[in-house]
Amino acid sequence: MHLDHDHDRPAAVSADARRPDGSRRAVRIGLGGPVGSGKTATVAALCRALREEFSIAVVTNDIYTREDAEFLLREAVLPPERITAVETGACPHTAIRDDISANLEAVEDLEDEVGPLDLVLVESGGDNLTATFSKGLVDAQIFVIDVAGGDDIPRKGGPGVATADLLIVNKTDLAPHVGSDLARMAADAKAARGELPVAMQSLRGEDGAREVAEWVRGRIAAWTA
Ligand SMILES: Nc1nc2c(ncn2[C@@H]2O[C@H](COP(=O)(O)OP(=O)(O)O)[C@@H](O)[C@H]2O)c(=O)[nH]1
Ligand SMILES: [Mg+2]
Repeated sequence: MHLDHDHDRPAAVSADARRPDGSRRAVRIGLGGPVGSGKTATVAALCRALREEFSIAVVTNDIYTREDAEFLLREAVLPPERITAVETGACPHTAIRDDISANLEAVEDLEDEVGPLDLVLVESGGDNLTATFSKGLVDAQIFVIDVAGGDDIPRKGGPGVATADLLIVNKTDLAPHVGSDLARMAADAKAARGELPVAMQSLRGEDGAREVAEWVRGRIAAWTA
């Protein structure tokens, strides 16, 4: 729960908001959550929804492969030079929380090579419900769970569910097939999170990431204000 302290920090203020050359760096948003919940699919949908408006880059974290980056490249959600993979080795949460140097270097290299950027999305190599990002790496974090993972996840909580700046309950289209109770998931998520927002999402429909894209627009606006 150590990431919860600076919850009340002003959204748009960070000590290192400027790059060494004095220009403003991109706002960095992390996406965490269990394997298969839909992080990469959400990154892809956000790139499609926002790439005409903003200059975007993506960093993916995979344990031993570059599969997430390769998916995004195949889908051509952004030009290839805007997508970087970090291979994290055994403990994916370490690379986004404890030793963030490889990720910071990837973000900074992207800003050097294809910047100026408005937004960098950092996808964690999902391992479990407790993997949260260091505030030194990202300015805001999205936690992605899905209805197929069980409708008791919002109630059981954990730091990702309870404290992420945005919780996405993804794959709502699957609820009838897996017997998940969406209303209960939404109510449990709200109870665990207080005022923090929850987005119920299905990427199978048209414009499925619309609500989350709107939230990201708000973060970019706050950052650049
Ligand atoms: N039915 C359904 N499938 C989804 C949705 N979002 C993602 N998926 C699928 O779920 C699988 C895992 O998604 P992925 O983004 O790779 O998960 P990640 O491991 O969290 O990055 C893929 O086959 C996606 O196509 C959704 O909203 N509905
Ligand atoms: Mg992924």
